[in-house]
Amino acid sequence: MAEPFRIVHTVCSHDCPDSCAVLVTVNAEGRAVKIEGDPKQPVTLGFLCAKVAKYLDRVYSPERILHPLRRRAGLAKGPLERGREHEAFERVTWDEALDAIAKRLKAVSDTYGPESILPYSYAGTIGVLGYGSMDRRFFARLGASRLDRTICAEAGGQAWNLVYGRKFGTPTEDFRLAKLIVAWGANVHGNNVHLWPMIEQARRKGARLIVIDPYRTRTAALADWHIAIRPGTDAALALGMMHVIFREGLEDRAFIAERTHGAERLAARAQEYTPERVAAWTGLTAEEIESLAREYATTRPAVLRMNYGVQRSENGGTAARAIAMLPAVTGAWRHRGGGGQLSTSGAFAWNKQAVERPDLALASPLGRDARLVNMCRLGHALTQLGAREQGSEGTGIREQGTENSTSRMDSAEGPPVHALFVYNSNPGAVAPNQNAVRRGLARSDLFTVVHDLFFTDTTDYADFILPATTFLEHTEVQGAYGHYFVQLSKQAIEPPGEARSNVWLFGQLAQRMGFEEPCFRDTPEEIIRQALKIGADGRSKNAGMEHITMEELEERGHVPLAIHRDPEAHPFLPYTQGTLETPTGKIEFYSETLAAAGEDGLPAFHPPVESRWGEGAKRYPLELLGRKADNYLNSTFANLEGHRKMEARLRHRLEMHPADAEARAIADGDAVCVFNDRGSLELTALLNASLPAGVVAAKMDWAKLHPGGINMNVLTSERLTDIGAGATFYSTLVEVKKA
Ligand SMILES: Nc1nc2c(c(=O)[nH]1)N[C@H]1C(S)=C(S)[C@@H](COP(=O)(O)OP(=O)(O)OC[C@H]3O[C@@H](n4cnc5c(=O)[nH]c(N)nc54)[C@H](O)[C@@H]3O)O[C@H]1N2
Ligand SMILES: Nc1nc2c(c(=O)[nH]1)N[C@H]1C(S)=C(S)[C@@H](COP(=O)(O)OP(=O)(O)OC[C@H]3O[C@@H](n4cnc5c(=O)[nH]c(N)nc54)[C@H](O)[C@@H]3O)O[C@H]1N2
Ligand code: SF4
Ligand SMILES: [Mo]
Repeated sequence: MAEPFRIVHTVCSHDCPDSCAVLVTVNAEGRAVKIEGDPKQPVTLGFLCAKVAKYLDRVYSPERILHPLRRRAGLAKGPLERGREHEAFERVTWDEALDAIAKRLKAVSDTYGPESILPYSYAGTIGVLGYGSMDRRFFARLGASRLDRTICAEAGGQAWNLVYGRKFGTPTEDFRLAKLIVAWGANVHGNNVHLWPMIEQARRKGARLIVIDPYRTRTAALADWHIAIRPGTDAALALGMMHVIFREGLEDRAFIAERTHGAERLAARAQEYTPERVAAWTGLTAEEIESLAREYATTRPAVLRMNYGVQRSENGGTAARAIAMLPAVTGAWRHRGGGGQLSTSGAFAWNKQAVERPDLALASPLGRDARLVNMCRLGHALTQLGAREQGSEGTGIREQGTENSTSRMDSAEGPPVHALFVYNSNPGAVAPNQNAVRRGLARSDLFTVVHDLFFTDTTDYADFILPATTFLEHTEVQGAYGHYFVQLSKQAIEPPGEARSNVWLFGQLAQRMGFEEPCFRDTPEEIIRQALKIGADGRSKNAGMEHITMEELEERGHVPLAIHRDPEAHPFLPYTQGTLETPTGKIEFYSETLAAAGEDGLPAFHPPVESRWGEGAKRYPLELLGRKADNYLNSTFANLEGHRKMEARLRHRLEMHPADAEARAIADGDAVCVFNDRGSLELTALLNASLPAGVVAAKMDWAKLHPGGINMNVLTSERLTDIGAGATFYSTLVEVKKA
């Protein structure tokens, strides 16, 4: 007889730094009946966030897509009424769908060249296999355009790497030991929930929490000090802090001499950033800047949690770079519990070459690496690429081999996009300049395939919709960007209906295309072993994973990286030893990489074009923060009623400072129209005196759940960040009027 219940170790694969270890209880009928955090995982600590605690609502939602679907002949693409989307599609078998898709991709490739096919994916799952494995192999072998996946972390990531060479950070558990925690553009309580208990423990022992965020998040409301900085001015604040630190001799001279490069030049640059000048940009007082600098430089250990909020403005790369330098100026890295964390992802040395097989491009009809198309410029890619270029906006295409350099746009080359393959993403909701994205998606000559679990803003434009799996329904291996554990996620339940994983889908499509390389037949278990580079002795051959075996992963579910194996005896103090992977081998205050590219080697503050200092502010004087919802994950979960209820207070609201509202004769609860040259959106005004004057805020929802079928991304632009060619969601100017 079958056991009545079994408990399966899985890993939450949503795009969140915490990568929780999740225990799923499955009953004798094979149904998941309970989901909980693994108490043995040192960061998960036995609890899940409010979103995923209710995960079985998503897994067993009656709205799951269960079968492949094909758009009914002759129907135009565009927003469909929620709940009736299926009427536009007819059910087909997997064989029919795969054959038809393969045939069409072949035809597009033969007619326009393979680069006219564009994959579009991001982080619907961050598991190693689901995020990028068989799909990467498939598109490389096909010769399809390569997608430059810049929408989230490139600006900050590349900025961090310019300073430190690799993304390490203070171990999450060590935040407990800090005496000062600065959450800089980081909504810990909403987006990084498992860091919160560490901060609470530190505070019980007397630590202070400072939050630097224009918006009064729950994290900010719970802080000892909330610094409501003006959006996009963080580089000025960081330089202003350095000004005070160097002026008052609070820097760590020994650490600077031993470990860093360019300190004198940095100090000279910081001299220009007097507290008075910085106050005028940031909206703080000179005294506040001085006391922040002193408290930061004289408290030990002091740790910065910089998250990705800072880098979503035009100068976000430079801002992240300047902030990243602070713990090197004060030597905070030397103290356990001090330092900083943007992302821990650099510690996971997966064998990407084997997993993604970029070399297969040589076997494609192109015979070389395909062009790169920046995902932040999907609207442009679908409406203008291959047409004659106009204007000076750049093209969203970077030449091969420049992935890790700073952002440089090259001229458009190659064909227009004729086929779009979307998975792990909902660009109809999350991509900037949504009106352009929608015009592109609506093109009748564009062939669009979407692999997802639900009807979304993007499936409304699909020719084929294919049903995808949740993390309970497939096997995975995963790292994290907020801790140092490798984790194995086992399949807990059978997929509902005919839902299939990303790995399965692209393996099948490869067969249909006639790709004969054996790697297209790899099973998930084989790809996991390749990712870990398991050798003949059963151990991983990846740097920092040499102690990891499949057996231990199977048994415990999570295994720490070498740097984090014995934190009490050997605490990990990033960047305090050895040669770093920067050109000078040191922490670079002065970036030799930027200097070699003819750019300023030092950080400087330049106000964003779309800010109160820009030309556009004459017509659109308000700065919009188009933020994430605490109870969704980007656009994920927005379809579930329970999650929407938790968001009720702020759904479809435009938060405004009372002075800005009064100047426009707007009262709390009024219907308002938010607009700029790119689009306009109707919301309801909610007065909020904690916002800096001149700043308005709204939260992201599915477009199709908004009146008008659009969301705030009709207002955001395709302009790219200074470093990393990332998205600039938080540099958006608007005007507001009563509707
Ligand atoms: N609940 C929940 N959790 C999530 C997500 C979600 O949607 N919901 N999304 C996940 C994803 S994809 C990511 S990338 C991470 C992101 O996690 P965070 O980096 O925390 O992301 P954001 O919410 O984009 O930005 C953080 C804060 O930065 C503030 N901010 C905006 N502009 C500025 C500025 O110019 N300066 C400063 N100092 N602050 C600014 C915003 O008001 C916001 O409160 O969270 C992940 N976790
Ligand atoms: N205005 C504004 N826009 C933003 C942001 C913001 O803060 N403000 N944040 C930006 C950021 S940081 C990010 S990371 C992006 C996020 O953009 P996306 O990565 O597109 O994130 P989601 O909206 O969560 O959409 C993920 C989709 O993948 C699907 N999915 C989940 N698992 C799987 C799977 O295993 N297989 C397949 N095929 N599909 C799966 C989900 O159902 C969901 O529809 O949004 C960006 N857009
Ligand atoms: S979304 Fe983040 S906090 Fe929530 S369960 Fe997943 S990894 Fe944990
Ligand atoms: Mo993100």
